[in-house]
Amino acid sequence: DKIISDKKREVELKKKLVSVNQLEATDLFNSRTKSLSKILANSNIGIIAEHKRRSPSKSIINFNHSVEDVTLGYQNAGVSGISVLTDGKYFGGSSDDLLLTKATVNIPVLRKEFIIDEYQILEAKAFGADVILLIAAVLTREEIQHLSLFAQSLGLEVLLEVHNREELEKSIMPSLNMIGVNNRNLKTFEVSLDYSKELAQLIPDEFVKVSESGISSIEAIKDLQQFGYQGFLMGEHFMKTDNPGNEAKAFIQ
Ligand code: IGP
Repeated sequence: DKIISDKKREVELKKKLVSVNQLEATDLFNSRTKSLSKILANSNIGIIAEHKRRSPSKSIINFNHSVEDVTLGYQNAGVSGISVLTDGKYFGGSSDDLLLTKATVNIPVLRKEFIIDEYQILEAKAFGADVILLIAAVLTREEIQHLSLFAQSLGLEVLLEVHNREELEKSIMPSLNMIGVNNRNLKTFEVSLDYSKELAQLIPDEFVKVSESGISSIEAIKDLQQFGYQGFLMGEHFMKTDNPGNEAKAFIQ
């Protein structure tokens, strides 16, 4: 996978520039985190709204708004949490986007990144994340175990992303908080909410279920709620409008 080989190189470079000691010395690194899974479990409509400038499947989505404006709009709309893409090459994001989000909002923030190394988890914490994403498609069971335990040792929650039954079955372990089903096939970019519906019954009840990608209507959310989903990760539908926060508000009120 090109994204992952690029990411490995990026992480090795960053390790040389910013040491683990430097990350651990930041104020945010030593601050308390917020529980996204609890907020989702207690909300009527648990939207995790994403800041996403571009994507490999759609190219440009929104370069017009500042990350502060977008994320404050999301918070004012009443979303449960915010997801921030920090990958630069494929999604036009950065760790600064995470930091600026943390400085703007007081709801839980998810670092949306291709995490393959402990270093990125330290970085997530130092830049203000409350939750990290781990993607089963690019990690072994052992890696998921190691990285999720490491994240939890720092007080971060873990959202584990799967796309099919094999990925789900290999990944189930107690060190996860939420399991997300990505409705988008990352290889073909084809989107179908049926992925969430089909996998729902295989996700054990102790995990908060999240449906990710391709959600664009309240009806879709109501439908997914019938399958036990409590979190709805939405990016493009909000970001492609002139006022992402306003569009999110329409979903919540
Ligand atoms: C949001 P959408 O279709 O609402 O913009 O999707 C989110 O689910 C998607 O950005 C995503 C993603 C990922 C991006 C899900 N898993 C992994 C990068 C990496």
